[in-house]
Amino acid sequence: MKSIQTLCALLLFCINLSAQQRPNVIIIYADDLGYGDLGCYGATKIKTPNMDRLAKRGIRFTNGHATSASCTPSRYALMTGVYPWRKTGTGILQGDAALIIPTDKTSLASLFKKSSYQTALVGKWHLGLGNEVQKNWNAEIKPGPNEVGFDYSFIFPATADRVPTVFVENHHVVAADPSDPIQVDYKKKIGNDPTGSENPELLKLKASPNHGHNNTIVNGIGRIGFMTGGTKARWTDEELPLTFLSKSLGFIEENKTKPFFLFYSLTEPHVPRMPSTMFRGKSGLGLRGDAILQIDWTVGQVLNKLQQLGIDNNTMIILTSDNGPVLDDGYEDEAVTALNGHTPWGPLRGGKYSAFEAGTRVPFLVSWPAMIKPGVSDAMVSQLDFIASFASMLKAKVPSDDATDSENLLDALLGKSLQGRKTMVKQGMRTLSVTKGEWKYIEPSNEAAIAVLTNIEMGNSPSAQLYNLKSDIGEKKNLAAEHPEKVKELAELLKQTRSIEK
Ligand code: NG6
Ligand code: CA
Repeated sequence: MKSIQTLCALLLFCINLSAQQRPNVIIIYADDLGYGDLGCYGATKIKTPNMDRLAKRGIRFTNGHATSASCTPSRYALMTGVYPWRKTGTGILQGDAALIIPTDKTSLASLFKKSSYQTALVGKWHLGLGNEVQKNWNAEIKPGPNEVGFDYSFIFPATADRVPTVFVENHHVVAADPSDPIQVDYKKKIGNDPTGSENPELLKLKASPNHGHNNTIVNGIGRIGFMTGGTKARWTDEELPLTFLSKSLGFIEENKTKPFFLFYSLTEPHVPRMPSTMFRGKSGLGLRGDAILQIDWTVGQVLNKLQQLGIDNNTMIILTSDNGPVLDDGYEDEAVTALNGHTPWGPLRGGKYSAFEAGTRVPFLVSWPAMIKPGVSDAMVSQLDFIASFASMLKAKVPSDDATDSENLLDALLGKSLQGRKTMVKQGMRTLSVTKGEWKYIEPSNEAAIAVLTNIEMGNSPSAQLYNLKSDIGEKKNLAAEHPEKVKELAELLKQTRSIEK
């Protein structure tokens, strides 16, 4: 009798252990959310109680990074575990781009799928679709997310400011109508839809001068690129996030008894900022602030759903952003004029597109109530490391040719160790930097120091820059002249990292 009891106890222990080793995993990936945009990272002008709740029950990383200061390369790295600057064609993609994620390599999604997880992608994709730029949007569109490991995908192809402004569910445009075929062109006008440049009087959101965003008008907003057709398939910006939320909650509910991986890729606070009516004017900081309130509410909805289903304890949530913040990124939406002293970049210098810290250092929260003891970690971690870290958690093998830049930082991500990466390369637009311990070196570049359109300090300088991030997180004092040996060491390290064939 006693031995049966012991056996049962052991069995229960094992079941529990395996459940805890195989948590549900949700990555909530914001678009252009800054290091200083959250209360838990010091924001005082905007309230983010739900994200702060996430921080309180998990680890808040102060040195967590996207690989790059713009969207496509950061997402490429997150999905593949390879530095994006190793591969040409990983810059910001247009909405008609072909898929840039290899289908024959391990991706973050295929890793989970191979470990018998149900996998889903909901939201912004921006990694291309199909094999060609010229593609038929009215037929089956592949390869795409489903060919790189997602069992289910409900996406928009690129950015909210790029055509085609349609949802794609698995391989098909939602509400595609053969009698009103969708055509897309990024070079010349196609069809008869009005454009922002020809008919500015039709716009409900004015484009900022010189940014473009003045091609086909959809829902009163000028886009990048031209489209025609698909009248019924076109989204309404104000309902975008709610649609993604409902698809995400539906997926969670359907898979509540199985382990699942959900990549929930938000569109906010990327332009065009068009939060739904219930958030309009609520932040007092213009539409960008309202969009952040909407993110926060969304996070609360996910947390509530997990709680209702009784699975919150064994669900890991990672909340982070694909790059740093920008104010004017193409529309006159008051992001600049209504800022009211808010500092989306926190104590950091630069912003989206920049080689300075605000380009890649982003909010980075990891929670898993069953396993993680709450706290704050200064460990240097990157989204690049998700593949190797989750492979370790799932005890899955990644072929040695795959995810070659990804490091296993599982212990750091779970707060069991304060040791993160020893070195990390970060990417502005083209300019690379390397950080080793407290030292950061930015390679010389002849590109503009300040981007005229966005008014962001790009971190470019014709001479080498060296900063001590421990004493000078705002990268104010270039110490290159004082420490030539450090400059030499880090320049060499960058050269070496770059030259390794991956
Ligand atoms: C830029 C767009 C910007 C935004 C960005 C992509 C111009 C002048 N600016 O090219 O508005 O769409 O691409 O942002 O066209 S990201 O977060 O997806 O990288
Ligand atoms: Ca982005």
